[in-house]
Amino acid sequence: MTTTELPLTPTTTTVRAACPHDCPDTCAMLVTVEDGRATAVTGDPDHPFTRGGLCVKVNNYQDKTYAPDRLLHPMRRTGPKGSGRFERISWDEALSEIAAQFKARIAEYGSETVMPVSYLGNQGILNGLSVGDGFFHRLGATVTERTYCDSGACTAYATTIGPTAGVDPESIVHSRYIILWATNTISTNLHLWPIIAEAQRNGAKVVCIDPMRHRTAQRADWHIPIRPGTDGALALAMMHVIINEGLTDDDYIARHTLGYDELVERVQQYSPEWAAQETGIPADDIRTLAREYATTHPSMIRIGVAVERHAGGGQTVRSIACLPALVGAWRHVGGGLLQLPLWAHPVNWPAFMLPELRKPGTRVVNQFLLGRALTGELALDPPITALMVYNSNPMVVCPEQDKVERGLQREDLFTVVSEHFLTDTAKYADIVLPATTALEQHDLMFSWGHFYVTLNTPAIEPLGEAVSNTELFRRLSRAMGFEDEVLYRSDEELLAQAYDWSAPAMQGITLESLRRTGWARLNLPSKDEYAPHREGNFPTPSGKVEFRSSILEAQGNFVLNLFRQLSDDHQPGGTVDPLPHYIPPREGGEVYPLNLLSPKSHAYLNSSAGDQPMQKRVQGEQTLTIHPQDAAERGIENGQYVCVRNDRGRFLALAKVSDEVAPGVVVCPLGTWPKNAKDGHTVAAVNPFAFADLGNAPTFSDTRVEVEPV
Ligand SMILES: Nc1nc2c(c(=O)[nH]1)N[C@H]1C(S)=C(S)[C@@H](COP(=O)(O)OP(=O)(O)OC[C@H]3O[C@@H](n4cnc5c(=O)[nH]c(N)nc54)[C@H](O)[C@@H]3O)O[C@H]1N2
Ligand SMILES: Nc1nc2c(c(=O)[nH]1)N[C@H]1C(S)=C(S)[C@@H](COP(=O)(O)OP(=O)(O)OC[C@H]3O[C@@H](n4cnc5c(=O)[nH]c(N)nc54)[C@H](O)[C@@H]3O)O[C@H]1N2
Ligand code: SF4
Ligand SMILES: [Mo]
Repeated sequence: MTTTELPLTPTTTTVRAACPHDCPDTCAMLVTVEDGRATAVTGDPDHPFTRGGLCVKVNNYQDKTYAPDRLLHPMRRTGPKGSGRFERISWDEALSEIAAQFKARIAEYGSETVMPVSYLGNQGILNGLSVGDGFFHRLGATVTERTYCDSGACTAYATTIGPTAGVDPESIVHSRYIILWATNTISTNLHLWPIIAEAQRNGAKVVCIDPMRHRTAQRADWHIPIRPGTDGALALAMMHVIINEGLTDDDYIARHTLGYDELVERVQQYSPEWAAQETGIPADDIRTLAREYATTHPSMIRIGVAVERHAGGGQTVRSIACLPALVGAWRHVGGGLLQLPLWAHPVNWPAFMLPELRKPGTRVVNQFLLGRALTGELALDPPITALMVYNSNPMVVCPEQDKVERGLQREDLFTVVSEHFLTDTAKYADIVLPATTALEQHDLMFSWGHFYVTLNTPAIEPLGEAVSNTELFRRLSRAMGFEDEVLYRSDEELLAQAYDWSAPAMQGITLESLRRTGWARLNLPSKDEYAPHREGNFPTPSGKVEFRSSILEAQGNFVLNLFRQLSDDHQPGGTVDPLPHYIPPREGGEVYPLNLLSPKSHAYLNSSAGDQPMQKRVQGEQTLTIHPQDAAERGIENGQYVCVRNDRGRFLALAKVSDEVAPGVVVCPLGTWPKNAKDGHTVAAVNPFAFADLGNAPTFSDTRVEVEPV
């Protein structure tokens, strides 16, 4: 050893943490802390899912925490809205101004004039989706319905097979036929890939159903390019083939399903020839897919969020969820369907959502309507005059970007934003509040991609005057003079309430044990044994797979979101045909011919990390992938700027001319910050607010545009 290679000093420690992001992988992190400063983050090598690696979005998380442009103090706007001019103020000043503004506006208009906007910038049980719900319920604010991600799929899935964890992702090593349906695993669910790759090495066939030949599709054994929004037609035609060719598992169907005879009758109209017209997939390929899927066991389907993102997204998921029962896939370890294994996690959501504080009948506004709510295009009485944004960046993630921006520009709107950075949303705030990162706060993480619980222990003291979201809402409650004790629970108390520790899945796991180990697998059978529906036992009203859904029949359309949070007094309603059926995409190609998709960026997590130097270098500028034929017709050359437009708005992107997409399809990833885009606009500028058929899901993939050179 030379003298410059000093041994670790006694002040160097390793702290166990968890990636805070809205990502299925929920990685277990190890944070190196030297003299009170976090100097590195790595994946825990002992964690069976993390396997020692973080992704490009997070593997320099300490740089984000210490970034020079990090927000570290409360600030008040000094220039015109959006000018980015702010002055530093104290927390006391910030809190009294917020309380005074909220109170004055409530006195004039009533409490529903205040609207919170939040989503999953942080996924922790403490600091994530439901933090703040108690505060805003107590205030009587407008309730914002949050259906950005999978609420349509959840509604469809739960009404077909029940809220079941489905296949253990680790059991996929045993699968022999793997369908990745609308998901780019290597970019969005990276740590699942080694498991799929191991199955592939062991002889499994990997099929990717996706309009784009992305990096995952390139590694698949079979890529099936499908016309966007037509997956329901494919699933129905697969059922047609499986049933009419006698490839069904009749014993499984007889014992564990409901409505089979009606399904048989229903699918007769959905022949492969018919589906070929809709999907653009040759009828023979549809037959081959159905036959291989039905006869190669264990067969499993992993669905991504994009299957819900068009007019018929709910029925698409219903149809796909019927497939495993038809062929008896659930009999096998590694067979069945994988949507969100979060259903296995007994999180104590009511302790965080605090529905008892909500005044019955309080108005509900869906977040996709934010732009319309702020501009007055959605007639609201009272109007929204105060807005508080935390855990979300609507200028990037919300459809109808132009309206959102115009709304945020309103001089009479009082806007508070809690953030890590001055995002394109925070730039419009009257008051900006600094938030801590995962390295500076306590949390406990569930996962929507595996069966592990992970504790996040703070590695360092909060930087500057940043506070966690839990502390933020304690401070706001105090400023408003609320007396409810439940609003003042400490992080320790919240951790203790985060899970239902007495649930069978939590046996052997305690906060104390997690403090030692950092993470633990839920108390469920091992990946080599887990076949939860070998004997049926589906958590539906009948205990069976409901081809004919009793819930949809009785209830019609409703919203069941990720967290079993029912928007009880704001159900979309309307009757729903209880048997699976086909609903074509809403936006036809009459005016705007090209179907635009906006999947996730490889190097950003939604908009998070979208302004970090390393991630920006990896991701590069906002691009639009377009097929050579469509490009040639429009005189577009690779590497030039193009304008993407429809009636809702427009944005500029660098053309990437490539046959990775089929003719008629163009792709621009979500996540670029408007301020880093050529003309200050991103893909949300052209996305519609319209809902899918079930669960008020978004229809991001149901977007038509025209593209021209600039
Ligand atoms: N790198 C990265 N990882 C992430 C995220 C991120 O922003 N960046 N975000 C996280 C979050 S919040 C989520 S919800 C997940 C989402 O992860 P995924 O479910 O993988 O979602 P997307 O990337 O939106 O879309 C996946 C694929 O669906 C395809 N697609 C679009 N429309 C259709 C269609 O109509 N039919 C079919 N068959 N395919 C279609 C797109 O081409 C895309 O390749 O990723 C998580 N992980
Ligand atoms: N066109 C299109 N739109 C989409 C999608 C798409 O695929 N295409 N995907 C949709 C999906 S699946 C999702 S999940 C949503 C995601 O929507 P969001 O959840 O809004 O997305 P993020 O960009 O991850 O996070 C928002 C902000 O939260 C901040 N944040 C992180 N941690 C904290 C914290 O502890 N405290 C506070 N106060 N702030 C914090 C981050 O800095 C970030 O700016 O977007 C949806 N929008
Ligand atoms: S974003 Fe996902 S893959 Fe990346 S470190 Fe976090 S949990 Fe892991
Ligand atoms: Mo999401």
